[in-house]
Amino acid sequence: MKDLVVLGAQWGDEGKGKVVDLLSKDFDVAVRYQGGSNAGHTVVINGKKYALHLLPTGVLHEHVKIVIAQGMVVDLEVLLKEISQIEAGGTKVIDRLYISDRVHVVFEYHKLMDSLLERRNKIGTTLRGIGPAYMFKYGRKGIRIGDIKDKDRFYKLLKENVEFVGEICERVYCEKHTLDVDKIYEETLKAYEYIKDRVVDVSYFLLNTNGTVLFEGAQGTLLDVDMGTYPYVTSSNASALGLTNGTGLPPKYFKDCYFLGVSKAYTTRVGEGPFPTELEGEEGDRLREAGNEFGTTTGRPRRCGWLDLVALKYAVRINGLDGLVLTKLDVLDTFEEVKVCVAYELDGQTIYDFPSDLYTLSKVKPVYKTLKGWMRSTRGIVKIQDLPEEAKGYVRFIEEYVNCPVVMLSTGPEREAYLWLR
Ligand code: 2SA
Ligand code: MG
Repeated sequence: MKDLVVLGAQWGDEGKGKVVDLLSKDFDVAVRYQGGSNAGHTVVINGKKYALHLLPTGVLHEHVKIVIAQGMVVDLEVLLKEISQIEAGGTKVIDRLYISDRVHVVFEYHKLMDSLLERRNKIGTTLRGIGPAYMFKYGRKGIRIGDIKDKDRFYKLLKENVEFVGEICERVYCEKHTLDVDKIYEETLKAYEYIKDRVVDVSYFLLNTNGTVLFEGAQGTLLDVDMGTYPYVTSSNASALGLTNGTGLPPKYFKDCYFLGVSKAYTTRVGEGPFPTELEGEEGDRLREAGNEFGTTTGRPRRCGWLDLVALKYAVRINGLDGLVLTKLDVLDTFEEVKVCVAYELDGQTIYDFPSDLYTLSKVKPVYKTLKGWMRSTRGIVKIQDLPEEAKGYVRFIEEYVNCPVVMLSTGPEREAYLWLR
């Protein structure tokens, strides 16, 4: 069996969690390699709900080694909580966890900065400190897990950062924030004690471990800091581009992997930024209600719209997707007509490629192809022959347009509600 990469093909929340939960039991190693606790999904096992933010979903299968690779930014408090939550449910975690020594730590001051920055320029972030943690990383001020073991140096770095943020608060925002270096230091050391034996060189570990690996992307392609709808993106490479810098593995490593993209049968987005197929008013509300579109991490209502095939085709191209999973097909069950966006229009010109600039993207009008709805429940269908013809036609239209096979359909939130098409 090949290694597998599972990526969000839209703006996050595509249902990657369910897909990975289904597939990860067949792998030996599960890896997260970008983002941090801005990711979130809920997995229900034996009636018990688990909210995952930092650990790969594979953690719920006890034989899977789980890896937090270098491209992530980690809030140690969240990590420890997550581990204890799962261990309380009877699944051992710590002994099969591997954390990269190069992972950057998210501190309280990053979260403070996240909220300050949001006040100036609203991106609609999750306020988990993600952007500032990457700012510090690329500004060469970050603190990596590997820096904690030298306690004196760690204290010095922390103090510098706390003072720096304090200065920004005072000078730029004219506010005083009391960040307590000693408290942050003590708490971080305490958390570090718990995980320190699990800190390794992940790049080396992955190259030298036997077995198959599942790489689990967080957020989605259109939130990728380079390829997404910049600046309305997250601060990491959420597309396939993040694999190499996020793991420390050579690009060559990935040439034999299978790349699976996950997309909803329609589109959603949380936070600000352009969204060409967004439906405002009643139609949007109808999708939101039917799909229960409220964020896992923040509870925010998601913006909803028809499936944007221009964007999906772009995701197929830049990720080199081998297959797609289409989720939440059942949400469209009651629509008489189902639309898909097949091009954009701007100033009398037709655009077929996803634009890189915000200016164009925020002005384009979607060109729709209208397909007949199936007006029958597909909820929980597990056999191809039980799918309505119109639903099959919908799927066929998508795969032909984006030139990538839809290999799996998810037909409801339940773990067993899915079917393989190939
Ligand atoms: P941030 O907090 O700096 O990453 O926010 C920047 C933008 O990125 C958006 N964002 C997200 N949008 C959708 N889903 C997200 N996470 C998923 C979740 C996890 C997943 O369920 O919470 O699907 O893997 C996510 N994370 C960040 C955010 O809304 C801002 O627009
Ligand atoms: Mg989610």
